[in-house]
Amino acid sequence: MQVSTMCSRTLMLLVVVAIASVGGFRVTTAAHDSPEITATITATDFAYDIPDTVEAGYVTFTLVNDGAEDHHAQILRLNEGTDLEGLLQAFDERGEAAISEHGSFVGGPGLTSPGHESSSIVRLDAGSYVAICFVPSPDGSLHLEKGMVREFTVTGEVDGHEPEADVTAALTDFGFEAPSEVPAGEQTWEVVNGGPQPHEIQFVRLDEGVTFDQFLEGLSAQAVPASPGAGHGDAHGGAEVSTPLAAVDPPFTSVGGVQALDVGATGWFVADLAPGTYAIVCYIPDVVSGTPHYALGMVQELTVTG
Ligand SMILES: [Cu+2]
Repeated sequence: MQVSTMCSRTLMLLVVVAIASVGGFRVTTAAHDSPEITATITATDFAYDIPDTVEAGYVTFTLVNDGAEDHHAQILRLNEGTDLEGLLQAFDERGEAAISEHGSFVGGPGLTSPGHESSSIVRLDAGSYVAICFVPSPDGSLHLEKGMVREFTVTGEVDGHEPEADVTAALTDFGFEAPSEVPAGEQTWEVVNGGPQPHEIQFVRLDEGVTFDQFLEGLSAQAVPASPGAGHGDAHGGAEVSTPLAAVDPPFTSVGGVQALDVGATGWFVADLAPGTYAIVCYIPDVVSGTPHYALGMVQELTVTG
């Protein structure tokens, strides 16, 4: 697995604020030294609409879920000499484990409920990439198996600095180093995977009146009954299948996050959180036992104050 090396943070941020007077109204625009690159990914059941080419840099992906099931967009940087066809062939032959051998997990917009959208910033260097949806349908098959994978190309050179973070969080085996309370509104979370396994951070807003403990009960009720050391494949009948979220009771809304990051990689969640009770969760299965990381401690309450 390829480890991304991140440039040290550029502390000098030149902000030029231009104030112009237009027709009696004051219009304020801010510009800084790095171009803002955005790309929209529209998810349906079961396909992505995504630009064929994206400029290198710190790219803000907005995932718009126009489908009836939860979706995410895992961004995978393909290894040199690998293409989508080769990746799918390896997946057909050896399942999910083959995917990480063909590329690097660099993040991407997290789980997003139908009718919602979420944004995540990914550092993209020039190369070939794919967006993949690993979410399982109620029939047990992954969206990837229903065709939800799309290749795109990144061209040019990274120009600019890392996004400015309002909140920082670290992912570890197995837990989050993250605040337990944040104010409502727009904020950028910088998320670093300290490893040694790939991890993600998913933000879940609990419905009014639902407690974090009830959410945990719902999670454990449908957690895979795997014991540590059960051996790869035993817990899932050979497939590394993510948890079917739709089955979790009580109800909640998936509002995004940062998809799987390889060890040492950084991703950014562009949050716009309404006040309420949230959970942050990692659903990725343990590489040995198949036990979801949340069952090993990667789930935490987050209060968003109004
Ligand atoms: Cu994890």
